[in-house]
Order: sequence, then C-alpha cells, then structure tokens
Amino acid sequence: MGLFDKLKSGLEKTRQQLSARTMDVIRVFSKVDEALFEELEEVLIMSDVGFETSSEIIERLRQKAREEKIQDGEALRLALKEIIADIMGTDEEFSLSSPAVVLVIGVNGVGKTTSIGKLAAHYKSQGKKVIVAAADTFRAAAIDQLQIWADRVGVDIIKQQEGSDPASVVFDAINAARAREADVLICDTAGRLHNKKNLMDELAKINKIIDREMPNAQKEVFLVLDATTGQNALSQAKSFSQAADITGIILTKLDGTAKGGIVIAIKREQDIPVRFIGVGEQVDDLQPFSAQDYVEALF
Ligand SMILES: Nc1nc2c(ncn2[C@@H]2O[C@H](COP(=O)(O)OP(=O)(O)OP(=O)(O)O)[C@@H](O)[C@H]2O)c(=O)[nH]1
Ligand SMILES: [Mg+2]
Repeated sequence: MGLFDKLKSGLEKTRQQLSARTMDVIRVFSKVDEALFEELEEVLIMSDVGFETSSEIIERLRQKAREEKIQDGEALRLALKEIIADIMGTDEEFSLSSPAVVLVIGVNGVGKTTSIGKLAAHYKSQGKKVIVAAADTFRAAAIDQLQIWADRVGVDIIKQQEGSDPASVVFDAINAARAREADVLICDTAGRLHNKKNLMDELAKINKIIDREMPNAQKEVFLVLDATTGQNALSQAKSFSQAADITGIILTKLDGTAKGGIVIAIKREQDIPVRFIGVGEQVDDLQPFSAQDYVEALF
C-alpha cells in the first residue's frame, strides 16, 4: 500500500464521521440555510474538531456561501473542504540535520516507545545512523520494550538499570552518539514523570547536558498525543507546552478512531506543527504529516 492509501485507510473512521456525515446532512437539507449550518457545526464538534475551531469554520462557511451564493450541496461540501484546507495551511518540509537529538515526551500509554521504534526505522531508511536511549527508567519493562524495537529495527540502544537517573542515560547516549558518529539520537522518557514541575526540572537537566555535550545538535522535543483521546489530547498539548518548548507533535492511533478531526483543532488552537502521525502498530505505520494529504484523505 502506498503512503496515501495507508493514510486514507487509517482515516477511514474519521472520514465516516466527518465527511460522510457532512454529506448525509447536506443531502437531507434541501436548501442552504441556518438549520443546515447548525447541523454541520454539530458534525464537526462530534468529530473532535473542537468548539472554537468548529464555530470558526462554520462562520467562514456561512460567509462564503453568502458571498458566492452557494445553493447546492456539492458546492457547499467543496467550500467546507477549502476552508479546512486553508486552516491546515501549506506543508512545510521537515528534516533533521546531523547531529540531532530528539526527546520524546507525553503521558502514559500514548505511544511514545512505539513511535520511537518507528521513527528509528524511518530515519534509518534514509541512511542515517540512529541511536535510541532508554531514558524511561521507571520500569524494567519499558527498557525491554525499547530494546525489542531496537533489535527489530537494527539500531543501537543505550540503557542503564531500572531506576537510574534519566539524565545520566541521556549523558551516556550523547557520548555514544558522538563516539559512533550517529546522526540521530532519540530519547524515550517516562510518562509518569510528567507533572509540570517534574517535567520542567527533568527537561532542564537534560537540555543542559545536550547543550554542554553536543552544542551544535539540532534539538527537537516531540510531544506524543493519542488521537483516540480527542479533546483530552488538545488539553495535553496546552499544558505540556506551558512546561516545555515542544517543537513538534506526533499524533498516534489515528487508525481506528473517529476523532481524527482533532488534527484540525491542534493546528488552529496550538501553534505546534504535527510532524508525524501513527496509523497502526507496525513499524512502517508512522508517516510524516502532510496537512494537504490529510485534507485530501478526509474528503
Ligand atoms: N493502533 C495503533 N496503536 C498504536 C499506535 N501507536 C502506539 N500504539 C499502541 O499503543 C500502545 C502503547 O504504546 P507505547 O509505545 O507502549 O506507549 P508509551 O507512551 O511508551 O507508554 P508508557 O511507556 O507506558 O508511558 C501499544 O500497544 C502500541 O502498540 C498507532 O499509531 N496505532
Ligand atoms: Mg514507553
């Protein structure tokens, strides 16, 4: 399956919820009137596009319908698609320069470790030398899980014992990355660390080490959000960005959820780019995010 087909199949349920329901609503209403707009707004909210974003979209749709004297359903559907595409913006190129250090953070169970395995495979397939660091030291199982991914993908892992200091793991990993001339170092972190104070302290400590040991590295902090949690993911984005300089979002588990509209809310309400999306549990089920492909796959 090509990337776009995979994206389309991953977004199946969201498409059912969002654009198929939109079509149904448009079909049922024989004319373009206020009742139709209200019903459409409801559909957007149900797809986790969020209250604010939904009402902005519908307000723009009202205006556009008025200005362009839109009367038929297909034209209205296209207008809606255009407005959403406009909110999603144009695609920007994202790549990692060498060396790069990527910290992956997020609450328990959102898919951090899995996404790191997939990311490692992604960058390895670009010919980069990748190292992963097991800086989630809370549970032995977390370290084992990352080890399994490292073996599967064929990249080096730096780890210490359960309970050791995450910053010390990162320190070791940076030294290994330097010695082995790695291009990309990706660090796993523990979900449960992340109350605001702990997170800020931990990140400050880790950042200091990176700045000291690898001052020329490109630093990225990726926040992992679970799309199936809908509006909750949006509030996690808000609170995490108060505690850390998040540079990008990885949105996981878009497959199997109808809440994929959350991407639109994240784009409109948070100024953090979505860099990757997870559309399944397999190693190649992580894709660089393209806003325009997303809109195309949805409609
Ligand atoms: N369907 C689907 N499942 C996913 C995706 N990403 C991760 N998962 C699953 O989500 C579950 C949790 O993933 P983990 O990678 O262990 O999550 P984590 O954030 O590292 O969890 P903690 O280390 O416990 O905080 C696993 O069963 C993954 O297979 C995705 O894009 N789609
Ligand atoms: Mg984990």
